[in-house]
Amino acid sequence: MKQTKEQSVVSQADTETDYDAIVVGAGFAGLYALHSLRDKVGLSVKGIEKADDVGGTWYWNRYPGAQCDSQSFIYCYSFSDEIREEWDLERRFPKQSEVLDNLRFVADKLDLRRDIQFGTAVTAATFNEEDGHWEVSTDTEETISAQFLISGTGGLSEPYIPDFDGIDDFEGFSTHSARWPKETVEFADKRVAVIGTGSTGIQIIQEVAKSDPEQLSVFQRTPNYATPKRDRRLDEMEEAEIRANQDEILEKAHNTGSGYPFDSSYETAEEMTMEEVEEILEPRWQEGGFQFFTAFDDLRENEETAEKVSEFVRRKIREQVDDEATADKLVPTDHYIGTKRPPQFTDYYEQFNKEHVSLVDVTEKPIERITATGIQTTDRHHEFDMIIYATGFDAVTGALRKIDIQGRDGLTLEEKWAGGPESYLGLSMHGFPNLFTITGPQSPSLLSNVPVPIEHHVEWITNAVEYMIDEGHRLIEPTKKAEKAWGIHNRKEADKTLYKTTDSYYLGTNVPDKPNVFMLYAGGVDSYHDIILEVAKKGYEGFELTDSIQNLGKSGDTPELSVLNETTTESVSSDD
Ligand code: NA7
Repeated sequence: MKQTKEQSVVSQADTETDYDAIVVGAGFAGLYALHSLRDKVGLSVKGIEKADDVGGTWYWNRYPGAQCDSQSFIYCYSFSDEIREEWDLERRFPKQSEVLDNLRFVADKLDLRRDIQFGTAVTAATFNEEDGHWEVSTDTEETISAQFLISGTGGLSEPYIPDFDGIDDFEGFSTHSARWPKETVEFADKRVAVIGTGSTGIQIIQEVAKSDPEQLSVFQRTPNYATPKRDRRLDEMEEAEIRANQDEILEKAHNTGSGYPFDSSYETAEEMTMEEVEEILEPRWQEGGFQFFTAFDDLRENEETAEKVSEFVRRKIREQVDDEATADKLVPTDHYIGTKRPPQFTDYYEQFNKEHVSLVDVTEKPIERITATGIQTTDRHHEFDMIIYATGFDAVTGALRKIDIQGRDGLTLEEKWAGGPESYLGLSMHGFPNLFTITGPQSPSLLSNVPVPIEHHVEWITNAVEYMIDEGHRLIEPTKKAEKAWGIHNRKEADKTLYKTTDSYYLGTNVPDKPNVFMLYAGGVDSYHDIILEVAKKGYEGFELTDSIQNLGKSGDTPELSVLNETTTESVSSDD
């Protein structure tokens, strides 16, 4: 339905748009944004979702064994007590179906579906410079306009499959893990290949290995440091205890660097002997979950600590694998633990002790091509009935770059991000007025328990929109200078860490021809949240707010950014 100036609560609108806001995606981010902007601010909001249901990443990643690596009581919305209280927690770590059901429950509870157009992919978004609004095109041949465009497209939603020769020749069953069919897939008596040993590959491998395949071959390029999950059903007592403390737990999670409610126990392992380190890590290994990573405060920054923790996990891997040659291949030696997203396992390593499970090291024997009946490596042909590509994602920027986004002055996102993502606060971009990116590049996002920064972003965007309405502004856009300062601050935070010492999707190295820059904010969820709140408190420092498109980009020199540290601001000035 067309919103007129009178109908719209965005009172400064001087043109007709179909909606006040369009929200792309109906996962954790999109659902909350739709609810918040519609029910809190009173905007007319249209959600657009490619899938035929809500859920986002939890809709698509329905592969066998798919499970969350965050505990159920923190992998959830915190904004509604009612939603939390009405939802039963089944397991310590929710399976994919449990997270998906929770999001379906939320969508129903908040009556969100009526404003979401499912089965529709956004293909392009163009900023109409004359009227100062966004025009969004879809694969259903529609064009919908709105004053605000909010992306909730997620950091892991654009699957990546290597461009293997002959990939379409394979005559058996093949799929990427994030495009798993809804029908049950049987593995019994099948010869199955899994390519990739990241978090997804590990979950699939341990599931397929137990499903009586004739043979399971794991194609591994880089071994990972997987740590135990130790999932279990929650009994009534445990659930009651969690319930009694959940507010506090969530409050804590929202105020740590990781978005998890865990404190580090020791500053560093630098001066410790390996025996001392083992004593500290062993109970955490037994406990399971990401608490393991909080033993030492400087794990992400100090090579000595990182090496000791890595060595502990290497030993643990060896203990689980009978065959020494296979263990050698499964033990990572080329990077430190935690420098890429650490996977969790249930019984991954012990699967390699089974007769029917084998490991193919593709660094020794690379994949040459996919054939009609299997995989040709440099040394031989492997026959398969099924090939599963657990080869990851064009992470962080992939989903947004897939949309043909054009901002002011004909600038496209593709051009803007040609050398890697640029943003202000990971939330907005110079040249792209009124576009907000929930957990966008250069925000903490995938470095954390993602529902936490999602809530921070949605609430920040909601407040910004309310502020604009109250102050009579129609457009918001960060200045070039603010964006540059944020880029420098981001690099400085990343440079303090070990993240850049290894290839990972954080750096875009997993996708050929992608710019290799660290794409996430490494300074921590808590510090990041303080910064964005401070920006808002200071009247949206670093942003231009105006009621007229003609005024955008013309405000000349903008004041120094007091919210970022001195050094960052100084280097921006001198770079200019
Ligand atoms: P990841 O963590 O990016 O893992 C992808 C895996 O696929 C990884 O082992 C890659 O090896 C492997 N890969 C990619 N390309 C190839 C080729 N060409 N040949 C062989 N192996 C290849 O993605 P996941 O889906 O496992 O996890 C993504 C997120 O989902 C995770 O972080 C959680 O948040 C849930 P590589 O390490 O690049 O050598």
